[in-house]
Amino acid sequence: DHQPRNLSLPTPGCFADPDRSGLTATDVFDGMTEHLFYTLGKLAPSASRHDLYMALSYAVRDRLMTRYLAGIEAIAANPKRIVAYLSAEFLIGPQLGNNLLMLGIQEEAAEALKQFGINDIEEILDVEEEPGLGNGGLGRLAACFLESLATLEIPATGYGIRYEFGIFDQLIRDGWQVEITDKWLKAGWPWEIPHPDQACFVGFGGHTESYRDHQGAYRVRWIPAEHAIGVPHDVPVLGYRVNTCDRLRLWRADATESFDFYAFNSGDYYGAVEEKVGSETLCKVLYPNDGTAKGRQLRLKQQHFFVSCSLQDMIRSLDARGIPIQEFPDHWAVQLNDTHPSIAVAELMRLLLDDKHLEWEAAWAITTACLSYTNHTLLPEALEKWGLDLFGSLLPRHLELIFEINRRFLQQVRLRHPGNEGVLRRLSIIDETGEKAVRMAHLATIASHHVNGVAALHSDLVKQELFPEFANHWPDKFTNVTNGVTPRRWLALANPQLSALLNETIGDGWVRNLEELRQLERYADDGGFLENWGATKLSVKRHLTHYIHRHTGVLVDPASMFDVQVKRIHEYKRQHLNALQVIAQYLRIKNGLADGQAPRTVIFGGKAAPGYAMAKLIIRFINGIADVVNADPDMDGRLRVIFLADYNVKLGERVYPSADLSEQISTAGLEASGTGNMKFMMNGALTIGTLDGANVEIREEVGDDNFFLFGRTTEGIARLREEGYRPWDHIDASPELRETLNLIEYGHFSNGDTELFRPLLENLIGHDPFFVLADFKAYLEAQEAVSKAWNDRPLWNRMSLLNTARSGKFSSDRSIRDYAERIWRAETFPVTITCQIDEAQ
Ligand code: B1N
Repeated sequence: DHQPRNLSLPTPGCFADPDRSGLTATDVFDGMTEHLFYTLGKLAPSASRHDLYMALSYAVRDRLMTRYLAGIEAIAANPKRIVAYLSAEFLIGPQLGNNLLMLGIQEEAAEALKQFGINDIEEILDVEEEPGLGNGGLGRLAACFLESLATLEIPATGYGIRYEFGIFDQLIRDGWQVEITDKWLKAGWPWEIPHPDQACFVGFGGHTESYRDHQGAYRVRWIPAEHAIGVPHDVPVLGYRVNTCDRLRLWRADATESFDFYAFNSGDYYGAVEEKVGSETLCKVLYPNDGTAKGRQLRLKQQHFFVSCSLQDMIRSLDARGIPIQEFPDHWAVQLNDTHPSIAVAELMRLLLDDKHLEWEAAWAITTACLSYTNHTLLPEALEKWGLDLFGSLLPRHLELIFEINRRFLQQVRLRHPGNEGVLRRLSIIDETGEKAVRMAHLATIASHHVNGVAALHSDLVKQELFPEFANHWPDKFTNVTNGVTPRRWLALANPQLSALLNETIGDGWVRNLEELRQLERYADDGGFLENWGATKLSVKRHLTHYIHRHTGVLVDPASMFDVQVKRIHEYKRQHLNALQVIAQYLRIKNGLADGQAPRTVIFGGKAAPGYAMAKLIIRFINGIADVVNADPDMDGRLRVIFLADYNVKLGERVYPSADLSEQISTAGLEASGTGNMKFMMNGALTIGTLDGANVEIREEVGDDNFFLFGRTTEGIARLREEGYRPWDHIDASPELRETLNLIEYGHFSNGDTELFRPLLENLIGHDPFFVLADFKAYLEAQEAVSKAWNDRPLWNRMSLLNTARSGKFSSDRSIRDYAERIWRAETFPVTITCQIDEAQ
């Protein structure tokens, strides 16, 4: 019987309280006991922490199923536009704690655990292995967006790849980064629901053929040389205390046949198994490069694999409901998270032309009505390009389609700019300078109804610098949607102490409507409240202090200023500028020139791409400085340097709440947005930063007086570049900078080894591509202003409070509303769930 069923599913204690899941601590305990016994095969007395984690997770997962299924059935019964967020990365972080928060059963779970002898729920939450299915900001943004979509009750599916190994785990050995395979699935991961019945086929390689169909129309078909099967694994994405449960649908690649039976029969056993291994490498590992496009064939294969599965899945959902394919854009708004899924342009065209037999114009109308593209970077090395040979051998049909899309587009351009070969060359999808290549950003831009940048400054630069001629051609296509982060994970979950203070003071409405934090401003001049604010911050910092001690052996003073820079290690982010500043502070203390210098704990964290030698050397450099500073008695109570290994979502949840100062010091014009900057601000950290990315808007919101600005602007950097930048001018002009560089050169931070940091010094003194030395002096001055503010604690607390109070704009709810209204035209769709208890009444 396939009729839609009444959704009064027999969930224990179902929804007696609509704001929560209706679970009592006893329900949670019973659920855990059942799963320990039946799912895990354990008796309570012998259960390990991991067993308890699994049992609690399964018990919670059971309670998601009603919502998960209700959403799917509701959409089937009453079609609404669904957002399909296509992303090669989703950095979702630990799930258990978040789902407890979303359901409102944190206390019940903690109570239940006590009956298993666990008095601190953190002990169990800590066991969870986080899925590191992303590199950094871009992947984490996708996760925040899915959560906001669910909380705003907008139907959505995130589509991505179920990498078997996510971003590597980072160890620090002798100061160097060491990469370890991330085996996140090894102990079992309870948050996914595989759906092998919904598997899809994806082709690779081969050739194309033309033929005439029954009506005599000219058609093309692609005969791939090999296939993979995509099996969807759904991760439920709960909204905050609503019935909506969106989903993250991750594709895992399987071989088409476990054995090639012909080869098996002919005795080539190993050859037959090799084929299987081949397609299972597809989803093995995430490419660990944040912000570089140095792709290999496997990366393009991964991209095509998940995009093809996802588009087939969307079309199938229409077919299943008898909806004509022409209506695809009414049912799906497809967002491309950077160009990583931009093969979708050609793949959707292929599916519509070759499978659905639409004509070109109809297919193109559908494609351009549903696709939109977000650009996340201007860095030339991050703009994806694929050589024609590689592309054509892997996706021959797609290359034909791209040529035809390009031909038609360039015809239009020619009409507007007759005889202007330069414009044609710059707008063409095919880059003909050097080895011919497909420019994926051009493909995505041409086929999308909207192209957005991720912060106001960045979106302006996309128009002015990256795509001036496209912007001129389509002025209304280009727009801005400033990034945001979810206040549920990054404030309510990560910072329970500050959240409690907020709830007491202004109520808990801020969790869904972050603008309500403005009400805090009323307390900005309330001395007693400010003291309380500072005391709360201090008590939060004690947790990180313990973590630092456990993991590095260094005792830091929680009363010192926690000055934090956590993000991927990249020269444009300028962790080395921060490191130079630390050396300058060290020298001032050594030279007795540090009067009024605030005691600081400077904390770094972040991974370097394994092939990025300079980034790895910067990690070594920071650790070299830490060794010297932390061992020097003159630094006691004044300066500590910490490098936290393996920075990830979980560690972020510890770090942001504890930070006093947020370091956002990228070279102006190069950080598209940044999102860590927003997490710090929400948690009451002050920012020292350049006019870059979303820093510009953070400063606008919080006010100039509550932000430590320094450094050259985007235009200033451009001017310096044009004039011919000479790093030496800055060394000549600053004895302090010279002394700082000399100390490094003489091996002070490398046990006398004068070779170790030579490449770093040569880089800075030689050409300094990220203008570190040009901004050094201004940075030091801004740091002095920071010290001064810190020493006036009521002032600092006031600024801290105002940062939290004015962070409302940076909720991802605001970003999602913006996308939904202006780009996706997607509406809220509350799901009602009938309860047995309600019915009984
Ligand atoms: O995307 C974030 C922004 O907040 C950051 O400023 C931006 O740097 C980041 C290739 C990227 N841009 N490009 C990438 C990631 C992986 C990869 O393979 C590029 N990441 C960003 C969110 O908008």
